[in-house]
Amino acid sequence: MKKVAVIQDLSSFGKCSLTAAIPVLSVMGAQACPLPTAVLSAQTEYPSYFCEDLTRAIPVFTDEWSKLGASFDGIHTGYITGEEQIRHIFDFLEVFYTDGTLLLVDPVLGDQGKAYNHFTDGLLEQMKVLAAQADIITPNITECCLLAGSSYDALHRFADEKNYLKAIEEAGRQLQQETRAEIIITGINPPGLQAAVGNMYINDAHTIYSSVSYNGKSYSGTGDLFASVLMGGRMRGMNLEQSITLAENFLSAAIQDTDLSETPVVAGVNFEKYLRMLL
Ligand code: PXL
Repeated sequence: MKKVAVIQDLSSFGKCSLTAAIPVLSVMGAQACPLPTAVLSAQTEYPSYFCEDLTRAIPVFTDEWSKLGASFDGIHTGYITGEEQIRHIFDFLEVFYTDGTLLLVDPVLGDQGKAYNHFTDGLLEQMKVLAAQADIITPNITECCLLAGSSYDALHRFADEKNYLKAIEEAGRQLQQETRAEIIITGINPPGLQAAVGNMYINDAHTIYSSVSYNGKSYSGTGDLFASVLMGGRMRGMNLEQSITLAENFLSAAIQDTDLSETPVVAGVNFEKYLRMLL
């Protein structure tokens, strides 16, 4: 059975990070081995939350898993509380990132042009170094701009879809050239097309843009679910393009369901009953 080390937080409310990754990987037939970076009572966009930072646990998990002789087919990093955690993750990668391992870095830094509460310039700098080691990077537009050094605001001055997508592609291609990773920019909502959300896949040879219909809202955890489906798909031998289509269909169903239930966006999407689509 394929094993994936999943390095991100456990948030009790928000249907993001580990509460998204574990069910998705399980239903897709891979074992999720969580390395929690923090435990939160709710994700950080709730007005109030408790956060227990687990930075000091990361080297201990690394040692304990080494003693077990553990090995991983995939390593998936997500929400990281600060730059010190990334330094521990480099030590983790020294031990566990080998020839056959797929490293997916979801550079969780912000959304909708705003940095999350935990953002610092130091975290961004370390995230760039981590991204340079990745095989796959899954930023949203905000994160892609931060990593590529492009301006989110300048991008959003384009009023037409074609130029907007061209500018996103330029930022994504810059990140691709800096890291040599496969890039999937998620949650692209071009101007004038409020009913569609797209994803852009960029590798060293080409760019593919695809989109699905959408209710215009930005829900918690959708990027985390998306990245988890990509990892699950790769563990199952699917190529990235097939996995992107599967992730889009899965999220589209979950978002439509959530829209009908008038759930607040911080609470995440009703994905549970659509997990069967990933079987
Ligand atoms: O979904 C990204 C994410 C993950 N984990 C925590 C978060 C967020 C986004 O706000 O707060 C704790």
